Amino acid sequence: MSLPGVSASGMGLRLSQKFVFLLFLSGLVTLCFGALFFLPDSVRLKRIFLVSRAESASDKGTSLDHGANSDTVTYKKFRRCLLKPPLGRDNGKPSDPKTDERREKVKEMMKFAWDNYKHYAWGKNELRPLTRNGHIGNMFGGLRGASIIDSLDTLYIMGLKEEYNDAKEWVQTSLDLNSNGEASLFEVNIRYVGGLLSAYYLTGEELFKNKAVELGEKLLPAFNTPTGIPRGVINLGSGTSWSWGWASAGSSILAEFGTLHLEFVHLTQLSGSPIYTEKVMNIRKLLNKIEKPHGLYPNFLSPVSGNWVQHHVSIGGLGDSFYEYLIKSYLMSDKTDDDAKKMYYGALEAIEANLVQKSPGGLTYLAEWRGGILDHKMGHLACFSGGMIGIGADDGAPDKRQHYLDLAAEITHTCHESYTRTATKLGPEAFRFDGGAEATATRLSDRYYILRPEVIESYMYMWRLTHDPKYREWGWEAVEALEEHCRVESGFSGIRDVYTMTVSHDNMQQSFFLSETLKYLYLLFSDDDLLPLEDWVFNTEAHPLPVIHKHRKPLEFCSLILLFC
Ligand code: DMJ
Repeated sequence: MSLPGVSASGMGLRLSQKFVFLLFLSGLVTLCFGALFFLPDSVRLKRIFLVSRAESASDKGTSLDHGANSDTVTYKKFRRCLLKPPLGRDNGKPSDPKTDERREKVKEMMKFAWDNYKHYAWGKNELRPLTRNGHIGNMFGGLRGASIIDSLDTLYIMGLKEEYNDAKEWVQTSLDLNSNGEASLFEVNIRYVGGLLSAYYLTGEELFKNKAVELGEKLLPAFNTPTGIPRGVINLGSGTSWSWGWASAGSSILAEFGTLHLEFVHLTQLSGSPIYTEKVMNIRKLLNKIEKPHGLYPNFLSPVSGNWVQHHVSIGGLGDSFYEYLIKSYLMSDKTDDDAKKMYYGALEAIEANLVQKSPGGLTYLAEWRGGILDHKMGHLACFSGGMIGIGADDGAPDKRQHYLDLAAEITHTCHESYTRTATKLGPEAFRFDGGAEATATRLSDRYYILRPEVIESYMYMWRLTHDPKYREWGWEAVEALEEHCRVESGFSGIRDVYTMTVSHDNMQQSFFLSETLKYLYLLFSDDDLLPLEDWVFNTEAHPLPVIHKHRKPLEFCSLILLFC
């Protein structure tokens, strides 16, 4: 039965009323959806609804993505969990023409370094640019192609398609992991495992993931020690491991066993095997528990007794990336790894109390500590700490945040001074603050520069954090100096003495020049949306690894490992 004026549809509305109602409803939905675009990126609702947009923009953004054809559920889910497209809106192209020109110059340098490596040293570990041949060395246990693996992600983000495809093909056809030599656990991890992981996360090519996991497995026997602290050298074939002959009383090195965490957590993510995370968490546990002199972490530890072997502390060589991996573990865990956070800020407090010094000329520097006695020397390697302290500033205690940012800027300034006080405008391997020296090398043996990235790395982070144009200017000074003194006819070479204009070349194009120095320069002259720091942390060889976002959509777990359960 129907009542007068009421339709038989049961809704009690006439057709015209329904039409108006629908029109109103669709208008409301459009309005709400449109409003999402005006919300800040951090608003969760926006992330949930606009996720597919970020993805498709990112897929379009990379013209190399014909390679990213892995349609596995895992990879797609991972991409959905990123907050932003990895390569930004326009591959990070800056709108300012001068900056763009500088970025193009860096890309040209990469192509030049790569082309010469390809021409004269293809498949070897590094290029010898003067003698025009390849170098193999004994750091990678018979593994080859270090420059190829270290370059994959740099070529990819620079849009050097042909070169990237050549590199990928080499990995497919020629990367042989069945070598039987003695390798540095640390170097193989940061360059090979790190390089392959990044290549996978950027492109979705299963090949890179499979190789990374296969290699990761070969590193595991190094952890078979009474404490689980790995030894520094491993035979990749037999799995036998031992300590470096030069390391104090068979000890393991802090910067080596402390620089595995990021890669190993991702190996667990991708393989589904918890063993990798277990191994590095065990190192973490021991370091957390052990007594630390003045809160400091000495550089040598016995893998047998689990005790410190010597009280030498340094934020440069032997110690450096251990501190870096603490703060980056926290950031990579989507800020959930509270132990890493506590250890990092604890270590930083001890560093400030014991190592941070001010020179008579007002330069802030990090001295080294030998059982309570200060050595007023700072290594080029320690210059990464400007960037590290910068990226950690925001998560420090509220009353310390500005202080940490200032400290980061002061250290970066000192490292820049170590460059400007030389004839070549490139920095020495180590500089001193004693005997009248201020940020200059006093020993002949400290005057070399081997294309290292650390100073430029800090410029890049400080630029992203402050947008102070001086960091881009300082980066450009380095480009000009590299071009003038390190570029030779067939590649780039390190130099033996930064204090003389009649340079003597060391005949080595280090693989970290391609993975780090040129990548950080390129990022410095790019927009911040190229590999945004909300989504990526760089391992110590500058290979970007994704932050493991805990949740993205309701009921969706962004931690890949959960997909295997
Ligand atoms: C790189 O292999 C890494 O940055 C490592 O952590 C320290 N040294 C070189 C570059 O100088």
